Amino acid sequence: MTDYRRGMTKTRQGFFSRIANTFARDQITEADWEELETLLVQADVGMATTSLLIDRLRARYKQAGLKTADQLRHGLRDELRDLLKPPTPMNISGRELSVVLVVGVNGSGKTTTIGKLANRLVNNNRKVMLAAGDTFRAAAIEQLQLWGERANAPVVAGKPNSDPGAVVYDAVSAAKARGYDILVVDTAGRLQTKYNLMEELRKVKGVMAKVVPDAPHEVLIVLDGTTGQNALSQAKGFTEAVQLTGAIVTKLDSTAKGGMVFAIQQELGLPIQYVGLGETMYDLILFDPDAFVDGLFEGD
Ligand SMILES: Nc1nc2c(ncn2[C@@H]2O[C@H](COP(=O)(O)OP(=O)(O)O)[C@@H](O)[C@H]2O)c(=O)[nH]1
Ligand SMILES: [Mg+2]
Repeated sequence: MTDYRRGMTKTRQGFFSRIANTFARDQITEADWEELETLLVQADVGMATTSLLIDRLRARYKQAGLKTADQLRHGLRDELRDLLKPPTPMNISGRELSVVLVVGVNGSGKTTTIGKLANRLVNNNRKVMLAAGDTFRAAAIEQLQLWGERANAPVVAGKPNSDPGAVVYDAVSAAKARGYDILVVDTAGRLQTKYNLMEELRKVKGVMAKVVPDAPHEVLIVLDGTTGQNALSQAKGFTEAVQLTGAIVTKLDSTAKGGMVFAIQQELGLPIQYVGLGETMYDLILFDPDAFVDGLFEGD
């Protein structure tokens, strides 16, 4: 089982060690504040969220007696922590069949995350089925089938290039008929101009509701934690097509930045439910704001 400290080694030793080091001397100068601002932006915290953080910290520096470098470092940590909210319980119980729709651009980690999530849910004694709604490539279907085997969750799939709406319709019907209580739906993530991903997602969403009127119950966006502000603008595009209910940030083990988590929470207002800290089945961890912020800094 991965833990935050181990999983976040790159981020901690990367930008956040430099961020913590801006407060190295007790005499804080204007140049130190500027340096901090630059580093936070470079760490993918984002302009808007960085400005908010700096304003709050400067106010505390002036008024609340944060004077030494050490106090400022702790102040920064507190302010970062205050930007984050704990995950909300997912809306996947209390009914016959709950449907979770997973969206995001190609390569963000959707299929892998679905495998990890299925494993978690099955270990919690849930009856889980998966739907291979990304029908573009045979390899994408096979990848989900492999994860289904690992996690002990059957996969409903169609032929490559078949209509994703038809696959999802079959999957929701099968899950309902066979008494499964959670169906997790994988989707395509292509952003080519000629092909309209958002239109397809709207269709997939509409098809579910024909079988289970209030489905989907959760719409999770998977965001690659190494892609920074780009991922944030992508997420805004998805918000317009399907109503997102939560986010999962992947690959936090392979970035030296890691600040995107703050920008997502602040600028999208979505609960971050899980984070991905590696490629194995056990590397999807419930988002924990305290452990996450602790993972960014050396020492206590
Ligand atoms: N290091 C790391 N790699 C990940 C993580 N999540 C996914 N990946 C990798 O990212 C790549 C793309 O994942 P995939 O699930 O196929 O993305 P999809 O196109 O959105 O379905 C694969 O090589 C995964 O192993 C993670 O949390 N950490
Ligand atoms: Mg995929």
